[in-house]
Amino acid sequence: VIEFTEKDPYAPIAYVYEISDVLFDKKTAYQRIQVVENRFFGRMLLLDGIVQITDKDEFFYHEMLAHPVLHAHPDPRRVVVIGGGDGGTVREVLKHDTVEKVFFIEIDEEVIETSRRFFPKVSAGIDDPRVEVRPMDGAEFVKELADEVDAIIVDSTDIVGFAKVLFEESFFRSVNRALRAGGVYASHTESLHFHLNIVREVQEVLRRVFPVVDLYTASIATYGGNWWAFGCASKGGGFRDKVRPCKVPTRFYDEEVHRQAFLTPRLYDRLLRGELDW
Ligand code: AG3
Repeated sequence: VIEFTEKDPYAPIAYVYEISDVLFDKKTAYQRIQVVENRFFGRMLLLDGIVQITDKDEFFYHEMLAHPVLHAHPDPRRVVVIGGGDGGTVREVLKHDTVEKVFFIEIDEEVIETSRRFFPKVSAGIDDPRVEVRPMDGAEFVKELADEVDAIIVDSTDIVGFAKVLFEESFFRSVNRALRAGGVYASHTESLHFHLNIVREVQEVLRRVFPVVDLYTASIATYGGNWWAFGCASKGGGFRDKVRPCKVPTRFYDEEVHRQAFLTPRLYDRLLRGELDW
């Protein structure tokens, strides 16, 4: 067997996968794209050697990135998705029939093409007439918006390289300006097991910009550290008591998952104070 070793970008840890086939391998202007096959997870999309999605478990991440914040907004119509070139997040956003327009901002068009070719179930939503694809830097796109959209969802690679700007205070200020009243934001923010300090830092920076900030988690089998954190922020209400019932078809996310996903008040408080002792 061939083995693929994924070195965590920060932690001194690597995960090893048995690979039965390499289906695609290309260096683009931005990164190396690979599609490989594992007998358990099916096809896997790797960017610069880091697992982004697998056929078997992509829905956990995509549902948990899109639905908690969209259900906390009373009427999300205009949504921006930054990154997520595979289309999985766009697919979940489109399940909300309130949504009239999705700006899909992916810096590397070749990720979109690769997903269309190898992950048809993930990329299926990209051709929906409500979707407008813009191949460009998400930070540049958001900078030009003022009071124009209801949700901005960042589905980036790890917080390294060209994704880094998407976690800086200046970007969050653009997001805040771009959102209409009641607008919501969500992004993944790494693992509570492996990258606790990054999780905390992103929360701190968000709190400098938005009146409401929170953190929820989901267990993702294929992301190093596995207990994955999501940061969310809003210009309106909080997230824990969502305002719309869950009617979209999902495999994992539901009313009870939403309730249980948020970090408990005691742990959240300790995280912000830097007192979590793990
Ligand atoms: N975006 C988040 C990938 C993070 C993976 N990190 C890791 N394994 N260390 C995934 C894009 C899916 N649309």
